[in-house]
Amino acid sequence: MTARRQFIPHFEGHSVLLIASWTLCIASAAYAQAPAPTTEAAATDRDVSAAFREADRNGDGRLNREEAAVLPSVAENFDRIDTNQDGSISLDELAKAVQK
Ligand SMILES: [Ca+2]
Ligand SMILES: [Ca+2]
Repeated sequence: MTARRQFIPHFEGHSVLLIASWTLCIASAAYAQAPAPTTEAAATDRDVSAAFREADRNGDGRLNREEAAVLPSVAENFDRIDTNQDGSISLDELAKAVQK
């Protein structure tokens, strides 16, 4: 019984140290990554086309409503993004919608 009581405080003390060192690692990593304003636009373009290709299951270069369902923000604004009202979203239409 006494052995168990001694073990638990020791374990908790060890965990606090571990959590403290993780927090320091995460904080310094976040600080190092924070300033990157020049590449932000390029990263967004890449993310949009990557998300588009992933959602375009049949690879026809357009997202129909069914394919757009995997991108909730696209599905919710489907009619607004589909500027030429042809019932599908091209990468161009999506890129323009993201830039707005
Ligand atoms: Ca498609
Ligand atoms: Ca369209």
